[in-house]
Amino acid sequence: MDKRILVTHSSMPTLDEYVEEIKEMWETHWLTNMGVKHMQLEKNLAEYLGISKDNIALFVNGHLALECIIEALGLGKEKNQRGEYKDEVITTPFTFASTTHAIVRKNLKPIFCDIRPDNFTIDPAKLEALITDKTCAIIPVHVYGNLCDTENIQKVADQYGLKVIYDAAHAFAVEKDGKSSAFFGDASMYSFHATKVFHTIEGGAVCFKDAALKPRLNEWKNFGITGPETTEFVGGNAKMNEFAAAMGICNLRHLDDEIEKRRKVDQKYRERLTEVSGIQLDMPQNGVKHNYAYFPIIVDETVTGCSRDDIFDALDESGVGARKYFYPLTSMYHCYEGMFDSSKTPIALTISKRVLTLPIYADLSLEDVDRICDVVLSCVRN
Ligand code: T4K
Repeated sequence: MDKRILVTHSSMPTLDEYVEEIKEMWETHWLTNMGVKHMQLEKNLAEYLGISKDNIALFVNGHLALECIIEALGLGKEKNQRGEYKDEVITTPFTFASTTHAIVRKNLKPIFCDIRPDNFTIDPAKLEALITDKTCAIIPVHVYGNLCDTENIQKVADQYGLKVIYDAAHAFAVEKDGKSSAFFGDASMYSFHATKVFHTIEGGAVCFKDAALKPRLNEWKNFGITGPETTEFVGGNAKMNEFAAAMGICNLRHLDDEIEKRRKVDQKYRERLTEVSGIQLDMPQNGVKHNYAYFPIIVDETVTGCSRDDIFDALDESGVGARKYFYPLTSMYHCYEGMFDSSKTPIALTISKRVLTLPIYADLSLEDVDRICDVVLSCVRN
């Protein structure tokens, strides 16, 4: 192939559009700390998601947004009847480092639940067996923008009085029955990293059910400062700056067009790779408007005769940078050595060894998709 194709390629507005958006900063010299652009983006995003601007807060990145909502919801602060802190959080190991690290960095204990083999999200049927009198919350992930079984997760959470925070890093603009993913659980975290369908270079947001959380979240991301002479708690610094917000304002204007272009790439992949023995694609979900954030394939070597790694290497040699999102499981990371038993999440373990995410982005040409599929199919057929 002529140029190297990477797993994704950030969408950008034209330079003129971005320059127009940032121009006034050369007059105001207001660059960060919840300025005009920050406020404008927050409002635009709330409108896009169909929520009130009292139920969304922007952050410097998705990871700190997740840490912040974990704190704001008070996870790990309550005690059980035996006087012990309820510090266990049920989550998935089939995710990016951020989800597990956020839990651990907030002094909570991840309890790993297995995933569903069809869409790789947490399996609600396996939650109950993991609940103890120390469980305080569930943090599932809408992996690749596939929505979790939010109904059954909520049922379990309600029965045991648990909070639910969705890691929705991949799920911005995903809707179920016409309603945005921002409505599920107590809160959802979105990542607006440069690699995401919608981005602000670096950035993130939390959408939350209880509007009373908003002042607390805003204070937390600004050192816990609550007034000109008062700092009430030990917050951090996680504010989105004005240049990032301006990029978001521009990108949001083009988001629906970008998603439509991604849909065509997704469709082309499906035309070529559906019904190839030994290659599993994730199934479109009923009633879900997808954002086509990722295109994962699951390679069953016992059928294809070639492994996920063989395909990865063949693509690499042909100038295609596919990625093994998510391998290894977070429970297997070096920094967690000896702490977790990955054999307790056998489906996640198998999927992580077999998964490969192929390049997908708005400007990926259908000819390039064809060439990527040719490489995949040549491995399978040899
Ligand atoms: N939860 C989940 C489930 C997540 O997936 C993530 C982030 C988070 C939480 C945390 O959200 P943030 O705090 O990041 O907002 C990338 C991203 O850095 C990371 O945001 C993302 N998940 C993860 C799945 O992917 P890497 O280490 O794979 O990134 P990198 O630098 O290898 O980039 C991947 C490809 O993207 C490159 O091959 C080319 C392209 N790219 C990259 C950059 C940096 C661009 O086109 N433009 C760019 O600016 O983690």
